[in-house]
Amino acid sequence: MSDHSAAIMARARRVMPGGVSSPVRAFRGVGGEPFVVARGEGARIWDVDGREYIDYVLSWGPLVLGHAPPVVLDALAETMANGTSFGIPTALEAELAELITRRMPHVEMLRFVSSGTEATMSAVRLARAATRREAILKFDGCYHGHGDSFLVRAGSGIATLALPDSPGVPAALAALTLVAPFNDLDAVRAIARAHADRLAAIIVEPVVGNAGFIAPDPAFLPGLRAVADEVGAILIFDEVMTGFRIAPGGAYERFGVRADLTTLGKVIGGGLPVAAYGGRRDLMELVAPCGPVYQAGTLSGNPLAMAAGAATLRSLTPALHERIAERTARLVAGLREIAARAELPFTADAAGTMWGFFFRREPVRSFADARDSDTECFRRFFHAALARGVYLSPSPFEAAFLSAAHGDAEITSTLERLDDALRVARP
Ligand code: KE4
Repeated sequence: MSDHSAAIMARARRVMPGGVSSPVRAFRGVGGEPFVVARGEGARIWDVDGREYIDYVLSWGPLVLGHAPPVVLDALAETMANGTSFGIPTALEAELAELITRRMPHVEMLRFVSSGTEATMSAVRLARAATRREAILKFDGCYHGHGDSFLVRAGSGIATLALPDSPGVPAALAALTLVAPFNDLDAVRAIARAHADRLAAIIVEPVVGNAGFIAPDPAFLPGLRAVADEVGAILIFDEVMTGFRIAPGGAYERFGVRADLTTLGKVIGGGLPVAAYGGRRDLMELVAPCGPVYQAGTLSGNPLAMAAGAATLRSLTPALHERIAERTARLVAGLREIAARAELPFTADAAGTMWGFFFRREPVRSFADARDSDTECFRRFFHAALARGVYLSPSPFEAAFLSAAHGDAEITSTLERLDDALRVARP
């Protein structure tokens, strides 16, 4: 770690747990100390000692246009000249909501919140109210934010830190969260049928990004739809990460499966705090002030965040999405080639503009498979890549991303640098 980073982290640790505002940033999943970032531009970031990295984390997904895109900065400058927050309706909220619902027609109506955690918490509350049931079914290794009901066998930072689940979650509440392995429809059917009269919702990342990258088997998502219909549960696609990344219209466009509720975040804020939950109109009209399901937020629909999100989505045309997705596929194909040359057990996959890899020969279809990968080799590879100016997600249980700013030159240079890093990482 650089000298300035060390000094800043020493100060930060005295006043913030781990010196970070979110656990995954602390590098506990890969060891060592995090660097402190000074600025970002396009596909690159620079630390406080001026070291440059090609960034594949992109703030954990939001920055689909890259760092500090002029179109977003211009929208922010124009908007902030009129003020930064009102707590009063603005046209910007309707504008972003229309941009989203036009691209995701299954999201007939939505409510903005300020984090993915708020979005998923609210979607589950709505599902429990609509069904008058209390249990939910989630999947091992999936992460839906830090709401109490979700901190049961969760992915992302919970998996990275190998936490057993989080203390502080009431046992009575945790007992309402049922868990099945991802891609295991038999287990889903058995659990759903055994709890048919109490199951309010099935919530899933349609492509998992929080156990590392895990794609659904072709029959899995259609199977979840059928099971939810059979037992009368609400199907929630948590697209906080996959939204506007796995396809321009999200999971419905990619897989043809229509969720009852969808949660979004990250890309729809373009780097500012925006998330949303939405879906069937009959469900969303249960939300206050239309209906009795209460949810609120001081900075929900914040004009600066709305402007950044709208500028991002307006720029993210289907053609641009396709170009980024093609480069993502090229990066993953190149990684497979160099890992094969290095004779390393390696599997990699992508969906649109999100991707991931594991040091494991067999495909990864579940969190159990992900945990079976060589995480020590991942750690060596992460640090060898970082030393060569490539910043990958600092955990084997996270996905990675691409942006419009990652051109052919960045992909070529990344593959050259990672070819060398893989040789160093070999056991
Ligand atoms: P936030 O509350 O962090 O905005 O969103 C929670 C969330 C919900 N659903 C999915 C599918 C998510 O991926 C997330 C957040 N993702 C993590 C990265 N895996 C955010 C990074 C962090 O925790 O610092």
